Amino acid sequence: MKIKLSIIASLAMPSLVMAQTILINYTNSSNTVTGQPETWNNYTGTPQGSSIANLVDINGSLTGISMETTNAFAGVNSSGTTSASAPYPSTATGTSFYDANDQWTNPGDAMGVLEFSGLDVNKTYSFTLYASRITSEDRSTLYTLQGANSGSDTLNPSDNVTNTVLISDIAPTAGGIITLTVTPGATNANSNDFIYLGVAEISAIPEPSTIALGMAGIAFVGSIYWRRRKA
Ligand SMILES: [Ca+2]
Ligand SMILES: [Ca+2]
Repeated sequence: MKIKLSIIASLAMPSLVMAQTILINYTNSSNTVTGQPETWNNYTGTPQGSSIANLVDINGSLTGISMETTNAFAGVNSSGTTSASAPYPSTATGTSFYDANDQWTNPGDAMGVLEFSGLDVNKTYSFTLYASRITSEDRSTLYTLQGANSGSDTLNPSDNVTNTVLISDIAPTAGGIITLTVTPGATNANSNDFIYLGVAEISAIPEPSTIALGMAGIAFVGSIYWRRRKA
């Protein structure tokens, strides 16, 4: 009985309850992530207007989610850590999109913005963000997510190997959009306001009401089975 119910649950659960995960490497064309158990999106689109039309999840399935650079990054830095202790492959941790103020590049606004569209309004999204830059100077970077609600957190990429930030439970706008804005953190000590984004790991999580519906469905199937057993 218990085994049968767990089989029914495992068949019904994945699409309803389990998170869908997307991995994005912000990089140049010579440092892509390939040959990993998970499928990655390698993105080189620093200029404004660059985009990926259909991101893939870690299983290689198309998600229908698009990503567009709506505020340019100045370029790609490849002086991040390549340590095996880092949470992602070395070609992902070693590379970052960066931007800076107009002392470094003119025009420069020390801001990069990525727009994610095609998101499911019945899900919330959690973003784990990573960046690494080999330097001792504080280059804290503030990541702000804006959808129907917002969240933000700061990471100092300087000599970073293992640290990530997690910004959870962001709901898309009614139009299915969340934007990620990258700007200097309060303690950033660089005169050029260098900021970095190396990796984004996005998890899509069904809303509690959707999960409840799924669980009710499982309970219903289970109760039919139970009644048949008793009959
Ligand atoms: Ca910019
Ligand atoms: Ca990267």
